Amino acid sequence: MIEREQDAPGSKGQFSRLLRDIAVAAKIVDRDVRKAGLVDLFGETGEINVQDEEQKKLDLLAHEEFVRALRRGGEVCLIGSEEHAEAIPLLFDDCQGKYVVLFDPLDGSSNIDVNVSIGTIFSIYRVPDDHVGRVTMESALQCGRKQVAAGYVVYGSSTILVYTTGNGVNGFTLDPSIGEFLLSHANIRTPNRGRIYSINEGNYNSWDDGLKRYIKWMQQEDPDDPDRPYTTRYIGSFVADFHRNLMKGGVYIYPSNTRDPNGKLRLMYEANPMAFIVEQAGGRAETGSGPILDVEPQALHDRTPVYIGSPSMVEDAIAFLSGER
Ligand code: AHM
Ligand code: MG
Repeated sequence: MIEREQDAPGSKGQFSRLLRDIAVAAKIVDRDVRKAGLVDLFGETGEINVQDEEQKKLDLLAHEEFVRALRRGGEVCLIGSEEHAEAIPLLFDDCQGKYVVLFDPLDGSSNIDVNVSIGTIFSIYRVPDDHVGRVTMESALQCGRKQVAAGYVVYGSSTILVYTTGNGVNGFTLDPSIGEFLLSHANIRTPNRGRIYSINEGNYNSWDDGLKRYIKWMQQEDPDDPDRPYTTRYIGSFVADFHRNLMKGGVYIYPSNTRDPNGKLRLMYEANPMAFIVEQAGGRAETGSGPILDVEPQALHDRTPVYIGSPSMVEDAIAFLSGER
């Protein structure tokens, strides 16, 4: 895996080492996830995180493992995590780190205790030139188009690491017998259309009318349209829902609703990295009023509505939202 990235654009070895550190942290988290039920790692810590959610023990452990790996590696000078209110500067004397890493250490919290797939999402930026040596929270607030790499890990029936450096998307499956990620899905392309839509339909009454019409349209049979009715698949772990749809074709939606005008998913470490990956795989990622990657962030934990997946399905959704259909 590392060998493939040695010649990434502008890479001088630091970037390859950073990816290796992330892979090492993912292996450690994978080990903890696999044995969580045996060593009392399920359940809550008793703390509330910055999102006002109960922190699970594994959430916190995964956060700590990633921070430790990135701190040890020395390629990173600023970290942002879903589990930490402020960005974490890693400034020590010999730190030559050029990169900012933002991550959701363990996504799909509601599934942690019940043996359902969960994941890690990460996003990598270069520190802006004029911030070198004096990074602040603002150094992390770059729009998604500036990402130099992004990826995710699904801790599912097998563990797979999928990432892009802006040159296509590759997937690596962890071979537990040798403890290495091996290339298993080269140059992933997402289908133009699929048969799956993924949305929490329990929130139906709080959606806007365009979205309601889109979902109803997908559920209707039409003899002239063999795709309809579509199939609902919703795990409740963004990483796992996204990965399935990326491979099979489909659309994942976490919309704005009357309670949360920006939906639930976080821009910087959930939506942006997945948007970069999906675009690199030939898909689309929209907020409902433009591409996710063009959103200018205001704060580390900003939220955004998400319409992401097969390009022509995202296009359908946007047409219904805008009233065009
Ligand atoms: P988390 O990062 O706290 O786990 O929250 C994000 C998760 C996503 O993985 C998932 O798609 C979504 O929240 C599910 O939310 P809901 O239960 O409202 O459908
Ligand atoms: Mg999450």
